[in-house]
Amino acid sequence: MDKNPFVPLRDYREYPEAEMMQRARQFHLELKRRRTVRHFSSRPVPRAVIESCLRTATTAPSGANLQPWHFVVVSDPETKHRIRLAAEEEERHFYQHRAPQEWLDALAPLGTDEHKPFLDRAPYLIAIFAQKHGRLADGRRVKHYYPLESVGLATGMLIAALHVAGLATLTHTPSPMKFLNELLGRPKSSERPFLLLVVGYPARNATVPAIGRKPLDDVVTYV
Ligand code: IYR
Repeated sequence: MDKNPFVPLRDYREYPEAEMMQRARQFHLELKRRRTVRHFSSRPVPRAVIESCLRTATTAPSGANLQPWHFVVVSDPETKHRIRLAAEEEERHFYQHRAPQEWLDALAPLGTDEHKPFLDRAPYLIAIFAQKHGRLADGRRVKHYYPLESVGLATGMLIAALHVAGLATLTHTPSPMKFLNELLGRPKSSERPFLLLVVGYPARNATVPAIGRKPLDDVVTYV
């Protein structure tokens, strides 16, 4: 039997040009409303919504389709608290000693500091891991290709899916993040924490920094 069968491209859809333009505009309008949020409500979020967004994330392209990701969905208050304590300890060190002035200056408009109450408050923390290699059923190692790029793509799709569902996110990167392997029981030899995504409803009085996006002309060149 053919080991690598091909099937017809059934699910692709083409649209008339006007509709294409309309859909592209609609999607931009939808995604440009997304803001990174740092003030979360503790209101519960249905787990089925998170699961559906994770299904979206796992549709991302990946190196050799090896899907080198693992998502740990944390809602247990004690585990969230342990993550908060570990993250705050590292952030304290970052803000007080490790970060050069140039980095602190770059962060100033965001108003961040070492206090991370959202790690307790938000209903879900999704710890995203990149796998350097996977395992076959018989225990043999399978090397993964472009794991960080692949996980970045999946994470972008996850953030977009959560936003479209009406949830707010914060891409949080305490550094180093190895404590996540320990707290969440993920193998250290093969998996590297990629980021911690904080997910929930924004707090009623949430504010966001008055910052914008670069104009397209600054970031796009046509050749
Ligand atoms: N990890 C720290 C610092 C930080 C770094 C970057 I780059 C940001 O865009 C935001 C924060 C923190 O979470 O506070």
